[in-house]
Amino acid sequence: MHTTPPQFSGSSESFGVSRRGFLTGTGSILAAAALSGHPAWAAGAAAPARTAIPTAPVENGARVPTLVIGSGYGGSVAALRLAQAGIDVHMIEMGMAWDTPGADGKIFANTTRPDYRSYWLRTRTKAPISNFLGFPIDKDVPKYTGILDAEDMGGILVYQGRGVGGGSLVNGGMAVTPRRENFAAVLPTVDVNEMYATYYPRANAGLGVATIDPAWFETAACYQYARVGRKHAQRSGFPFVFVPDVYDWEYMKAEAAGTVPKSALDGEILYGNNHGKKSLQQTYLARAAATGRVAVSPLHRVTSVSPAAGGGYTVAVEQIDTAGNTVAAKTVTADKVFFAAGSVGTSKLLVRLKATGALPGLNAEIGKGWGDNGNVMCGRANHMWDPTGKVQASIPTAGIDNWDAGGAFAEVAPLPTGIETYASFYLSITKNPHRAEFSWNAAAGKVELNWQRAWKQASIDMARSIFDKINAREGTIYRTDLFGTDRVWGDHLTYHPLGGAVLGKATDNHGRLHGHPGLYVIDGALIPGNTSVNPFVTITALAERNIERIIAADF
Ligand code: FAE
Repeated sequence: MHTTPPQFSGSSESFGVSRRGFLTGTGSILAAAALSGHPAWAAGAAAPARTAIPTAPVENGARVPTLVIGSGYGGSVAALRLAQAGIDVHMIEMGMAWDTPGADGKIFANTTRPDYRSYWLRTRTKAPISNFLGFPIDKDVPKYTGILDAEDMGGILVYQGRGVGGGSLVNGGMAVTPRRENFAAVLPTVDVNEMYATYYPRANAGLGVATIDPAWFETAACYQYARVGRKHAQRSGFPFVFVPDVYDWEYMKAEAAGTVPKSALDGEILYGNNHGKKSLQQTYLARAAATGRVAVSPLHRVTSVSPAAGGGYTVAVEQIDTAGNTVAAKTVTADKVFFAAGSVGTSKLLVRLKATGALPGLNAEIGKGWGDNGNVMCGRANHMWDPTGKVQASIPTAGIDNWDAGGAFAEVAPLPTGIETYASFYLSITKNPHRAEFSWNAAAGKVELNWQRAWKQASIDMARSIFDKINAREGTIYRTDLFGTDRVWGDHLTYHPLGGAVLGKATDNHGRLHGHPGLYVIDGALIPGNTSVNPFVTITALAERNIERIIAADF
């Protein structure tokens, strides 16, 4: 296993789902043992251990020194570093704790068998791939505070993780450090040398990032799809690169050897990984829990933040049940508040609080600079002599880099259906130039986003700079059965919402919101719409940079 993550120009995740040919599940006893971190049967391949943050629903009227809204990457970095500095932290998280197995002995549902745990307050699944072989694959599920939110923002469907750990619960774990020149172009006010000397290494270490053993990659049946992707890319002259991940590669080897319960090799992704993946629960949040200074209120949603009479901020919080009903309304006073509700969550709160006068000092940059990280998906139909494999690891590990020549990096993604599909599947991250803005619709009483689906054409053109060429060289065609009938491009969604409270514009150069001392943004809302690669390492590294300065100067 290689522990020094190299820099790449891009990467990705995986979202394959199918109603057919499902892989078998794992036993509940084994699953529970693996989650405890001590699987006796798997010498050298223990599943990553997790230490739960104490769940302590905040009391009405409480006063806390620091309140963090949301428990994804930005929120977890803030909580850990504040706690290590001796400051007590309370995290408010609208999703569930995800620390208790269901009746099947597993905490998380399988991608191929979505159930009540899979979606945030929906009665029907909304899988990124809506069709397979012409058949719609979505199905009815009970309404529940499940793990994946497919939030309809008008012109775009925004996928987000819900629960203690935020997006780390559902994502592919692709952990990519962008090229220096790309980072410098995205955030020109940040000292690049400092980022690459200190904060990216700190983030990579904290997240447990590593790269697949290249020798194992060459022989593993579960990465045949990636090797086919490489062959096709290289025959068309495109650079092909490995992409680091937070998945425990030794654990995946043990999955392939059949000595531990399967996770990546059972198609788990999107609705949580029961083993193998190091989400924030196993990394930053486990370390935060160990300080004894951090508590979390799951199933609590922040609805308002406003200046308190005696100093600090009054935070209005709704406690909800698993059907999404409000069961209690609480008010908490906090000396300092960190907005870490994700790009969409933080932007929606700040835009509403500014428009309704709760935080009148916020500036005119609030809500601006939002982008989709140029996400677009497609599939290709291979020839019968190019099978991509029945069992595909759900963790992508490589991609095609055409960022310089065509503005796209394409992850070779799995389609873990359990059957041979002869398909190659890709998520491209592209240099889409469009930026949208959140605004308050007073009549409707909600925040809206003015993204337009037509803007994805720029991303499609950039992705085509790769796949038109490969199809021409291989004599293959695009698949048209994955995103509807007769539709090539998955251009209706993003997994990578970024922006809405951009660093150096809505905030100062370290995330302090203008006009209200003691309020901070520390999540993906700070990044103006694109990172050129998958975003969570950059979100983490920027949070590490900002919190260090904030603790030194403001506490
Ligand atoms: P995030 O992780 O979204 O955390 C925000 C948290 O705040 C969530 O837990 C919310 O439930 C909570 N929240 C929101 N509003 C409220 C409120 N009002 N009150 C209380 N709590 C609230 O934010 N990125 C990569 O780099 N590599 C990948 O492989 C990758 N794959 C992905 C796959 C999927 C399916 C998805 C959805 C995303 C993927 N991403 C990936 C994106 C990545 O997970 C995302 O950029 C980060 O999670 C964003 O981190 P933040 O800290 O900004």
